[in-house]
Amino acid sequence: MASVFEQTIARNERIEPRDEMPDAYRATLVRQIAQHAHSEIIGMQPEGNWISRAPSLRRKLVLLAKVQDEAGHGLYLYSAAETLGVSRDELDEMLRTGRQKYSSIFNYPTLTYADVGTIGWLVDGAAICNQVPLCRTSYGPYGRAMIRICKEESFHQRQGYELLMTMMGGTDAQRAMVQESVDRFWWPALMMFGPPDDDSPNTAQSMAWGIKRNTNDELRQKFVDMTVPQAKALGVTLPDPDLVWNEERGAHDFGQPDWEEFWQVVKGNGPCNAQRLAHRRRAHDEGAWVREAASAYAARSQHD
Ligand code: BYC
Repeated sequence: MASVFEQTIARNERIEPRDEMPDAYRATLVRQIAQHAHSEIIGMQPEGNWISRAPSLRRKLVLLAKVQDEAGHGLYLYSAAETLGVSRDELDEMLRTGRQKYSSIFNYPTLTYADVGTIGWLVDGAAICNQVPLCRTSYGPYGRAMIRICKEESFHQRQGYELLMTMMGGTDAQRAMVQESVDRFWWPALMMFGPPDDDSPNTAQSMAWGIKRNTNDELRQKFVDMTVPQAKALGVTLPDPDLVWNEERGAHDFGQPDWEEFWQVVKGNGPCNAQRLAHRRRAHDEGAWVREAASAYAARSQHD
């Protein structure tokens, strides 16, 4: 007879923290939610790089707000993971010691201010594509966290697109800067969806459990189809000679990213992996006094 867990999944209902669940379901969720949380926290670095050099007060305020939102997303996700029996300290340690992953995209540098716009447009755009279906994931706390995150990601995507639109209406040098940025970020953005389905060890089981609602390739296709008209409206070229509308499929055909590069970045050998982790470790060490002060205050408040 099917277990209560299996029946709940079959009815497409939610699993909640106190419900019985297979160890492997719990472990998969911890892996995915933690990786997602770490991505938000590490994802603050590439854009944070430009806060002190934003070209106007308005751009600075928008960028500050966005980077702060990412910290918030990390915290919602760590809280969701904590409902599965791991602590935020343990997860943070796994990030700092390289035992848990974060998204490959954040191991690429942000070389120009146009990258702030491109990250909003393409990286947050890819994030939305990937994360909207996660609002319907089978684990309650994760799905509920995703609803709020997706609302904020929509604003992030729009601010990026608006920034690029403004630059495209500027000088030739600004337009060239946008195109150069799109050329660098296009393929890494496609890699965010994970390896092709044939090479994705986790997809089949995660789909069966309702953790993932679409495969990596399905979402990559959706992202390409959504982005092509936006690129046209913006006036930039996507750097893929194989990108063409396929009438029969009612979707775009497109080239494959360099999957060897993807696995190298995932293994820690991307352009900025060492820098991102070193920065995270330094921030952790330099924040020790804050944690000590907060713990001392909490202990004293308990006695009062
Ligand atoms: N980067 O079997 P697969 C954001 C790993 S935050 C690194 O397909 P799965 C944002 C994968 O973990 C963006 N590693 O795995 C923030 C697995 O290794 P392990 C983050 C990757 O889990 C701030 C192995 O490769 N979004 O948008 O079924 C500013 C095989 O893969 C990547 C999320 O985390 C990658 N790109 O599917 C702006 C969303 N891809 O763990 C924006 C939630 C795969 O077995 N996560 N790997 O050792 C997911 O939806 C899924 O975890 C993935 C991968 C689609 C990413």
